[in-house]
Amino acid sequence: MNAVRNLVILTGAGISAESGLATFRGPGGLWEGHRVEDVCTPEALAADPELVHRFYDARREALASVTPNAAHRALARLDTTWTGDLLIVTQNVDDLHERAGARRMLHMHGELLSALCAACGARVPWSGSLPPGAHCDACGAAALRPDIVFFGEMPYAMERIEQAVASADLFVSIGTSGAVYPAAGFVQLARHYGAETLELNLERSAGSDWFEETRLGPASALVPAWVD
Ligand code: BV8
Repeated sequence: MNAVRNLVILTGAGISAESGLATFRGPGGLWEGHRVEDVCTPEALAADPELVHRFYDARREALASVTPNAAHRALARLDTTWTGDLLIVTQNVDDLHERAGARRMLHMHGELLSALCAACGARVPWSGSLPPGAHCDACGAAALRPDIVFFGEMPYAMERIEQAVASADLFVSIGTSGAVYPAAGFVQLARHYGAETLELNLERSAGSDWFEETRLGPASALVPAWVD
């Protein structure tokens, strides 16, 4: 990778699968029989806040029993040694990249360990259960909700992501099905701006045809092999 200066790495649920966190669309990707598309919407939150809060409480609680895997650790090593620009854009809401030591990263779909005030927009660190109607310390409203980007809501940091992709020499996608936009469209943007593109995934994804190279296998093997 000597000719490459600026890197953008997109990660999805597949990078956390070997840590024991379920993916969304694979076998067992349902939660209490619900598809993420049915629970992860403003309509579901309004209609059944208990269900939606319970969905994210369960996933927040699961974080305590999992640890980063070799793929997270390899990306963290890359982050500490890479002298060019580097941005890890994760669709994941777990904290495994951070716990592995990654710093130049952002969560475009929100974070389990954060709560969002629906009244004032404040994002506050949160661990443990988040009941509907919890009070916001910033504005006092009983309006805290999971700090999760639902379907139909704008992902975080889109301008920053698009600028990074536009100046990337290499765009790498790891562990994502390419089912959800705008993340699934980043590879097309990268190619438009002339970046090389590489996909590391367990199986071919909806976006594989857009990548110049796709390597198939578990992230815990493919990512260290690529980084090191
Ligand atoms: C928006 C929250 C606009 C957090 C999530 C029709 C066409 C195009 C787009 C749309 C459309 N209809 C609606 C849309 C837009 C919609 C969308 O894309 N829908 C899809 C379903 C068609 N997108 C949105 O609504 C987005 N917002 O567009 O806003 C807007 C504009 C202006 C103003 C306001 C709004 C918001 C999308 C975010 C939704 N939130 N989750 C959470 O609950 O976790 S999405 C959810 O899916 C997760 O975030 C997840 O990250 C994401 C993608 O899933 P993956 O990470 O890829 O996981 P998946 O299970 O699918 O795949 C895992 C992969 O890993 C597989 O390929 C598997 O093979 C691989 N794997 C498994 N094990 C391993 C492995 N790989 C390596 N190693 C292993 N061991």
